[in-house]
Amino acid sequence: MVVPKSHPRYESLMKRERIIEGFKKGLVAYAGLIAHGRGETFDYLIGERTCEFARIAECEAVKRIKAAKNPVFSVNGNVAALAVDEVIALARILNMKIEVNLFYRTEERVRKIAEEFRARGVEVLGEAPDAKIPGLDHARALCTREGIYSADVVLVPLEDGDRTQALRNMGKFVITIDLNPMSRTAKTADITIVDELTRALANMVKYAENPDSCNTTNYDNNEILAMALKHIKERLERLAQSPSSSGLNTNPQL
Ligand code: PTJ
Repeated sequence: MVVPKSHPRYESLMKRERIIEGFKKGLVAYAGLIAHGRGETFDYLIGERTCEFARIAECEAVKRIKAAKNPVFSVNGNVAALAVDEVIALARILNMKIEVNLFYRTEERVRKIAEEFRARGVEVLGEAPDAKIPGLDHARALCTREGIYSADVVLVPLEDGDRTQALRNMGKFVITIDLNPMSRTAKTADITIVDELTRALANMVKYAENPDSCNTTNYDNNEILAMALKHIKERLERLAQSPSSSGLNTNPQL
C-alpha cells in the first residue's frame, strides 16, 4: 500500500506497513502483529510523542550502556521490521553487540532477521546458540555465550515479562522500550523507556552523540512509570473535556 505523505496519520500508517511487510518477508511472528496493535493503542494514549519520562529514561539508558563492559542489543521480529537501521546506528555508536533472540523462536526466522543485518554489512549473533537463559523453556532460553549470556547490560525492546525477569535473575541490568507502562516487562526492567521504538532509538542516538544534552541524577524506574501513568490519566481527562473537537487521531500533541 502506498501511504500519501499528506495523510494525517502518515507516520503511524507507515509503521504499520513496515510490520506487514516484515510479516510477509518472514521476519515478524503472527503474535507480532497483535503486539504492534497494542503498541499503537498505548502510543495513542501517550500522544505519539516523546514525553519527559521517556527522555529521562533514554538518557539514563545511554549512560548505562556506555559504562557497560559487554552491552548487547537483543533484536526480535518486530524490532527488525521496524528499526533495523536505527538498531545498527545505536549499536555502532555505543559499541553494542547485536543478538537475534526470539520469543516465538524458529530457526528460519532467526536466519531471515540475521540476513537483514548482513545485507547491510553487519554481523549479528544468535544463529548458533550455545547457552541457555536459566529458568525458561527450551527455545525461549536459547542465546549465545558471547552475547546475551555474558552481557552485563541488555537492551530488550518489546520483550516478554518472563524473559525480562529471567535476565534480571541472571544479574543483568535490563533496559526495555515498551509503550505499555503497565506491562510486566515495564515493571520488571531496571530502565523502562515508555516511548515508541523508532522514536526512542533515534533519541538515544542523539543523546549518545551529544552527552551534554542529557542530565540525569538518581534515576528511579518506579517514578518513571508513575509519571507515564499520570501523563495518560491527565491527557485523557483533558480530552474528555471536549471529545468531539479534540481531533484525537490527528492532533496527538493535545
Ligand atoms: O519476534 P518474537 O518471536 O521475539 O516476538 C516478538 C513479540 C513482540 C511478538 C513478543 O516479544 C511479544 O509477544 O511481546 P508482547 O508480550 O506482546 O510485548 C510487546 C510490548 O511491546 C507490548 O507491551 C506493546 O505495547 C509494546 N510495543 C509494541 N509495539 C511497540 C511497543 N513498544 C514500543 N514501540 C513499539 N513500536
